[in-house]
Amino acid sequence: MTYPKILTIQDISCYGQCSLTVALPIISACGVETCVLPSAVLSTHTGGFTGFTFRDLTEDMPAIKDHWVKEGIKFDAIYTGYLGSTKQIDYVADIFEATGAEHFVKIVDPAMADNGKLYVGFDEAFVEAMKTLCAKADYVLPNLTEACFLTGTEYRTEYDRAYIDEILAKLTALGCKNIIFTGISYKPDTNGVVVYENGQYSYYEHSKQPNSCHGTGDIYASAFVGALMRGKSAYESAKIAADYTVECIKRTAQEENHWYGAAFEPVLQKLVEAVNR
Ligand code: PXL
Repeated sequence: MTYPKILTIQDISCYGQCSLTVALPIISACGVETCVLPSAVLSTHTGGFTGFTFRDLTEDMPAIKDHWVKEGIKFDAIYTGYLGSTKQIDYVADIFEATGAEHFVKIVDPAMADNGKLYVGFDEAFVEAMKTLCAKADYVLPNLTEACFLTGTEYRTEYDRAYIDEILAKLTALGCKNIIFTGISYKPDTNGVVVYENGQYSYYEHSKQPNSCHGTGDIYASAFVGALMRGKSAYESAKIAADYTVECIKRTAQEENHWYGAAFEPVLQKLVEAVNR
């Protein structure tokens, strides 16, 4: 079994089952060494809580990078999620340059928006900077809202293949290479993920759940990264991540008042089995 080492850069939301508290256990469970660089520390995530604390760690990043360079530390992949400031995006680009091993894989989840809106705290300047990071990535994993912000496209809740193709073309024009486009639903009862790899379109369709939970984008991206780093193809990784995310959403439906995140831990074994198959 290969034992790759990855770095993931995203926030610690102390409470709320998202970002690093999801990425670290999920990618580790896939059998991948998972190093972390917290972009910020928040008391909770920003989706539905008010009055959360926010410690921006932007200014710690250059010194952390410099230390890793001095130690000769290199990563086989770098996966970024929720970033704490526009300036951080430049620092992340420096970290790509300085700490990527030969042929390392860059995965960018432009975690900044959902349901037609930017998350609290993000603005147009952040979106502009995120475009430049997406152009550097080998894989980007936007949801529909994020893709609309990145491409200046009107957000729609009902659409057809032509609308999605237009967005894929605009993302490609921005410099995005391989696009894992999540939450794409062409029919009322199904959901799915588009895998757009080297200009080739494929689609994995799965069931649509009646409930939705916060943090599923992070679960999806983390499972995708874990599977990809274990040698699965992009399509197979997208499928494994989709099946696991559906299991998490179903398991969450059994809980009362679990609106702030998804119960990913009780079904983690299913992901482990899938990546080891
Ligand atoms: O799940 C994305 C995410 C990550 N981190 C923080 C968030 C959100 C979404 O709202 O607020 C802090």
